[in-house]
Amino acid sequence: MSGLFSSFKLKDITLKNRIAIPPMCQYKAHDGFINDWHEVHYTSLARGGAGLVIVEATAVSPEGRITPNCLGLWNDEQAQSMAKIAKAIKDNGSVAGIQIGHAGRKANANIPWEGDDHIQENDPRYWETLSPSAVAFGGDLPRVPHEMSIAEIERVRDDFVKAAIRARDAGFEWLELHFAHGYLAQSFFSVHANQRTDQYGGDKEGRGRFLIETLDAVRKVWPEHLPLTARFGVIEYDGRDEETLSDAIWLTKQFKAHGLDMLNVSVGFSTPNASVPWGSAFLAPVAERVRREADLPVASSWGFQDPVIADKCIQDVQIDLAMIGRVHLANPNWSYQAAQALKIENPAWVLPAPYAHWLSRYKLSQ
Ligand code: 8OZ
Repeated sequence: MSGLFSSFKLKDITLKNRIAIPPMCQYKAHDGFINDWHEVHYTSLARGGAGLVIVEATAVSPEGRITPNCLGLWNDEQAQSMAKIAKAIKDNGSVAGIQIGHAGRKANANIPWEGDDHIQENDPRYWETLSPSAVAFGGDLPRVPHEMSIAEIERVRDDFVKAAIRARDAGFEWLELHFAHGYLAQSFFSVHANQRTDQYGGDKEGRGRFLIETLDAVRKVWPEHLPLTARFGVIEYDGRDEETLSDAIWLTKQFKAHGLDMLNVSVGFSTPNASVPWGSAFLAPVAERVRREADLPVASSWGFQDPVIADKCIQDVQIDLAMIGRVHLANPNWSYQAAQALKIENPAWVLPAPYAHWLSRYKLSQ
């Protein structure tokens, strides 16, 4: 029986359990560089026992950052310092993953606790945003983006490739392309954002073209023996879900044919006018459908905080990996407590040796 604490193998990488920490933006970087914050944050997450830790959305170009305080991999110096994070994650017993992306029309925003809205044009931190079409996201992000030319589309695709090479050389062993959450790639796929009439718009094939071309280009440089995955919003909760989901499953089948190893199933977040049915593990049945119809391993996130429910989603083969993020911010050692709750024999084995030693040596309950 395979539950949350069974191992999981994808390509040549074996995760010690099915708990994965999804990318969670910290908004603490300057000029795209990591600093002490990131070193402590990722070290503590890796020490907590999750099988996989994925570094937050890391921009492939300066204008691809969500905020001025997001991480980047658009130069070699950033890659050199990022190597410390990959090493820290590995040294502390987890597999080191990273997500690379471009924020598209949602870029150049203020960090969430300073407004979450677009930066004003007269601010020195202002830059122009890019999107498939000159259509604003709306809501708190009303700025009309610049419609990308073909040359700009090709340049951003190449930026993904260069960032993937840097991630590989920095020592990461799991790469996630950010094709979700209303950012650039999701915007190409989304009818809310893409009104192009050329080969990058129109039907699902046209709207999927940028994603497939980016995947193809990255696959050529990302080692064949390492997992290449994407986080992709397959549903918007905007009233046209069946159509979006069936187009997304079609595209996921193409992803598989073009060498993607796993899909991290998420929500599109392409429109502020969505009614997301937040709740415990609410996305797991959607992920299960993608898994079954596209015949590809899936991870899924959102609303995992009860280990019994996460364990059941894996046992019932709805998902292959549980992306469990926010509860780890409250308790980086959530995996240990989950192992206790699931009555795993010697639960401390999920932790590095010094922690496991003390937690298993004497009975805590006396
Ligand atoms: C969830 C919803 C919208 C955006 C990311 C900051 O994907 C996000 C995000 C997460 O990087």
